Amino acid sequence: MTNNAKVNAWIDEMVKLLNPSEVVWITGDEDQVEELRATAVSTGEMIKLNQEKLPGCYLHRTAPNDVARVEDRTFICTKKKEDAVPMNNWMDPEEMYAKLYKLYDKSYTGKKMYVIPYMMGPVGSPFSKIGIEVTDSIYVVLNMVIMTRVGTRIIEALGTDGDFTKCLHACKDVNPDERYIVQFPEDNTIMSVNSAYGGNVLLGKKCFALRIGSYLGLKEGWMAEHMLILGLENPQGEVKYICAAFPSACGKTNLAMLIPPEAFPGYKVWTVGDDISWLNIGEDGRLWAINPESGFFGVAPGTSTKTNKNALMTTMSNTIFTNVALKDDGTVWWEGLDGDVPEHCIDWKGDEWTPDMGTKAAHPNSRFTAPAAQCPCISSEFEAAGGVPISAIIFGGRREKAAPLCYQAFDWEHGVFVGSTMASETTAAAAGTVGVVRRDPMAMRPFIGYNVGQYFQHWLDMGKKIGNQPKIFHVNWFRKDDEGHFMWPGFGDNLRVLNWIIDRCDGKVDAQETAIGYLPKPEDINVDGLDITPETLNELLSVDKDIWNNEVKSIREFYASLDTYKTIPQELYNQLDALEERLAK
Ligand code: GTP
Ligand code: SPV
Ligand code: MN
Repeated sequence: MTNNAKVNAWIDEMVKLLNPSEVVWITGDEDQVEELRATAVSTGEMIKLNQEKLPGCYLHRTAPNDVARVEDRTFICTKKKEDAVPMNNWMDPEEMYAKLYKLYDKSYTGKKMYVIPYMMGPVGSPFSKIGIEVTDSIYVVLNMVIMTRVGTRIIEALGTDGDFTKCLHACKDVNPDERYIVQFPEDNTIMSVNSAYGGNVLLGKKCFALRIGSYLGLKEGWMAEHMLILGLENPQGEVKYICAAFPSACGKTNLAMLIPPEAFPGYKVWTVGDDISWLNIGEDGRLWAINPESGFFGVAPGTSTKTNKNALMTTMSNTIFTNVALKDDGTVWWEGLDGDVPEHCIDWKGDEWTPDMGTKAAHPNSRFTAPAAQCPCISSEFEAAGGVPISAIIFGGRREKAAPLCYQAFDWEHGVFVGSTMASETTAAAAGTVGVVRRDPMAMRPFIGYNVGQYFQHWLDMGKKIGNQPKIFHVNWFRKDDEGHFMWPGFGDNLRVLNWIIDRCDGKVDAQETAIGYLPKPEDINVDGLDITPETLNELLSVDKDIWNNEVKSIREFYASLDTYKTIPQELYNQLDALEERLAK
């Protein structure tokens, strides 16, 4: 299939290890993909949905113990422990290889081995990178076909001598006790075993584009971040680009596809990416972003015409649904979708379901895999080789109280401090308890492929190299009142905040200087047509000193917990001291 000797040697090695009945190279040709879909339907791996209503759409159910990323089973294996800990699990590479090779041994016996050559980033972009994933799962192949650029053209781009990230996946027994998601950054290698779910097995996504990507970025002078990319067009037709980092299931896909409220005629949001950004410094000294993916692996529950019509439209054809509910008419359903709750459906586990049962019909982390090109608001720059120039970087999370609706960092270094101290309530995107506040620096806690202190240092170093730095902001759509209701309407109305952010970048609007940063003056947030009282807006735009004094304490503890190897930059400690002083004034 290729005359790249490195590829052939690795594939030979994989065949010996895995013992498949046959090796199938994924060409990307529609005939081959269609045949794989048919096979998956014949074995029950996928269910063909109502083809009149949802042409080209399928449903897949994973094992009930395999429904999210597994952070406690995810490892970064580097020769030196201090290059991976304290935020990652670590094991000595030799020890881990030995353990994994035993698990993989002959595990493809009687099964086909699919070889997926794929590219992260637009074909022809100098920033794109190539991976090859070996898998025994058709579901993985079909998802990778949507999420990445696959096939013969990638083998051609690799040439006879090109380098690639080695990605090995085996479903094995889907045994959670022997599940491992392992990155070996020094060997440009990823190994995943005993899972068949999303981020654990679509190895181009979190494993490559973030964990390996962030490590490559450190070595090569760029950044891999858990960020959406959007273009905001004003009525004059000018488009400004924004990257935003929110933790998993905290609103990236929604913000990336936002539909402006009526109070903003002539405004439009264009989607470049909904999950991952690769950021490079351009010849003009600005920061430029590409989206390494070609599809959306989005959260289904909560997606409706009211919250995210563009996402819904994107999923009307050629989409794979995972762990959603199946309606009697062969279409799909999830909690929060428009219309009435169905009287009967088959739930995500494959069991009969009626509303009175009190259980969820769709898993809270059920997802759609949809081609980005189908998105009604896909950016004209989606395939741009150089990416798009970034004016603003936004950090944000789910915070019931502490964080105001929006604030701007004083400068890049303060912005890095703000990102490094981000916190958010945990969600169903990862296995474990939901709703507990934890620090999630830059929304990258589960995805930094090396030492977190070095990662902060890399952010500071990059800032010094960027001639024309993006301005850095923090937002919180999830503030709650004492009765537990969201105080801000969110979704499309988040444009009201984006508009202030762009005006700040353009120097068009003033702000109130506070201890934590520049906050919008309430009168500068356009609330036309919104049902929100001035008191609520004031509260959303206020800084509670008691809460923030506690934040300072908690950040100090957090930094201490990360500083086992004295890698947290002094600049960030200085920022923390300065915040404490400003609060004391
Ligand atoms: P990952 O794909 O896991 O990285 O998630 P994401 O960051 O793309 O999150 P997504 O946009 O899918 O949103 C996750 C959940 O948050 C969905 O149920 C949304 O309906 C909800 N959500 C998104 N934006 C808002 C908002 O502005 N306000 C409120 N209240 N909920 C929101
Ligand atoms: C996330 O959890 O941040 C996701 C879904 O985007 S997964 O691909 O499973 O990582
Ligand atoms: Mn994500």
